[in-house]
Amino acid sequence: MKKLLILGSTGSIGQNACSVVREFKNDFIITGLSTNIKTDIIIKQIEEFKPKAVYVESGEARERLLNENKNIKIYDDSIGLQHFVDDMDFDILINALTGYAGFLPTISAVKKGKTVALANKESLVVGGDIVYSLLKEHGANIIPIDSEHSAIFQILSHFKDVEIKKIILTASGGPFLNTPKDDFIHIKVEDALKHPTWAMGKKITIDSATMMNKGFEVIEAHYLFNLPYEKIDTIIHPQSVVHSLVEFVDGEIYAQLGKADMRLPIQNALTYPHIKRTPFGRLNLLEYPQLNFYRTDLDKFMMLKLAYECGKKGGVYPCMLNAANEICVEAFLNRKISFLNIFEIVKKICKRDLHIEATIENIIKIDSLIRKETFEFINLEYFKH
Ligand code: MN3
Repeated sequence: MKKLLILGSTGSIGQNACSVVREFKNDFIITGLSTNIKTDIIIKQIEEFKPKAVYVESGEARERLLNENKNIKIYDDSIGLQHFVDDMDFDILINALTGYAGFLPTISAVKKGKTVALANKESLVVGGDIVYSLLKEHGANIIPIDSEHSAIFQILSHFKDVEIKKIILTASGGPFLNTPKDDFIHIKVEDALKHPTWAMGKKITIDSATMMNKGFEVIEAHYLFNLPYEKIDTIIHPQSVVHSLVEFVDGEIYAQLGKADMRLPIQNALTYPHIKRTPFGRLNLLEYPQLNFYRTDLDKFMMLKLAYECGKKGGVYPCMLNAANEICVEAFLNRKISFLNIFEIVKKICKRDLHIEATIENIIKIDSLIRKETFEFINLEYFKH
């Protein structure tokens, strides 16, 4: 019986993780859950999974839980999520948080020498070097949940010590795959929130529309598989059936195919190294008589290009990219800036010369500095009252 701590349990990945636990009751027990604001959902999860403790972001949510008279320990933002992780007893942390918020909790779990089932790609985007140096020091593990990385992870687990020519991350292309770049100026929030193949949270759906998400995944892959950026490629594959591919030096390419259902990579991450029968349905190839692949247009999807640039520069650049993007996506969702402004502003912010060593302290500092700067820049230049 493995003990699980699920951070972000009321989000899309978190709820899918709970579905996996529900189907594998004899293998897993949930010791802790966390949410920011979705109190109704976490109350149901507490009733069903009976964790020892929960973390809720706001004092108001804490009050509500106390009123429900739940017989569990409640943490809130007065101590911070990373300390919740420090305090909890678990074997696997499922980090299903969104954005930078996932970074310090990942660090806490790694320092405890635990396994992190990682859906929060930003943990590696903002601090991949730090996470991996701590990983070695503390004997911790990271198993990816992100579908592309899960695919590559599984392929590579069958081919140990074979030289990789490159890995190819597939991308659905999002809702604007066939929208000419000139029409990007007309894109509304509602258009950007319509993802063709995956149902996800708002932030990651916008990141998919700009392809920033694929950019983050390139950086994530760089750390997970210890590959230079030259060996990480992306390809547009609108059906989202091939979840990613690995090409070895002998010219053979191996692909992982599966249903576009996040419960499958979550199941694989949790049961690794074992492969277990899935209750979540099977892929019927006959439903996909055509699988298409197209070149990724880096001139149209500039965020992806920017991610390669920031990734190669290293240091705190990926952290800057993430911080500026988080603020811009929020501003776009709040209709303060346009879709195209996201590209313009993030690009401008990342042009800064900031050659600082990526330590935990510096990451925290730079993240908050860039957020503040981006926010002020938006209010000054774009959002005039
Ligand atoms: Mn993905």
